Amino acid sequence: MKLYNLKAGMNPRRVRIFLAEKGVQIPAVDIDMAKGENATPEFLNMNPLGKLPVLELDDGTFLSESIAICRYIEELYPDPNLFGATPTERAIVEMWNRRMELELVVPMSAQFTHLSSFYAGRTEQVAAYGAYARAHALRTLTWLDVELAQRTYIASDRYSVADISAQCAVLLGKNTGVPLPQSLENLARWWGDVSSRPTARA
Ligand SMILES: N[C@@H](CCC(=O)N[C@@H](CS)C(=O)NCC(=O)O)C(=O)O
Repeated sequence: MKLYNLKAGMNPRRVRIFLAEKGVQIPAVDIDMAKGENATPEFLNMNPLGKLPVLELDDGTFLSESIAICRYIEELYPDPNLFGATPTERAIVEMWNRRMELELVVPMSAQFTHLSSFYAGRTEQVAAYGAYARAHALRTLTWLDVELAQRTYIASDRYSVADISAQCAVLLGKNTGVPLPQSLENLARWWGDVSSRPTARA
């Protein structure tokens, strides 16, 4: 297998942390987005959306979408499980991971795309949409603070893929003008926990 990676990207980081939590190493190829390496015909043949990460399987299949890649890795390497062990646990992790994607990963990514100078000239930017997305992400963080008063991690008292999605979105926010509001103490406690895991900088 081969992982096409973007070192600074939020989504490739989700997969790298997932692999590190499993103790699995896959050879990686770094793609330089600034040089347009994700827009070449060869890359678009792997993922027509021009986005990373992409996992190339040994039979030549290309998988994109971070969660599809993580699910594939979970099938190959079930322990430690990060998607839950029982039907109920798996459903709860799925519920929370989906919430984290729709309510945090997507708006955090949108505020970066639409408000940052990095994307100026690379894509159409709609500042009002960026501001709306930033407010959406902040609302989600405030909600998570309430949830995290009740348990250690996002989905349960055990670390899961939902934490990985959330921590990578929070890190992107911290680096792009959405710091964690100081008043959110439960979220700060959770951030301290997840960001001090040995895999956090994978
Ligand atoms: N839904 C995809 C999103 C992938 C994505 O947006 N990746 C970003 C890096 S974090 C990217 O490759 N962007 C390229 C671009 O904006 O041109 C996933 O979950 O993997």
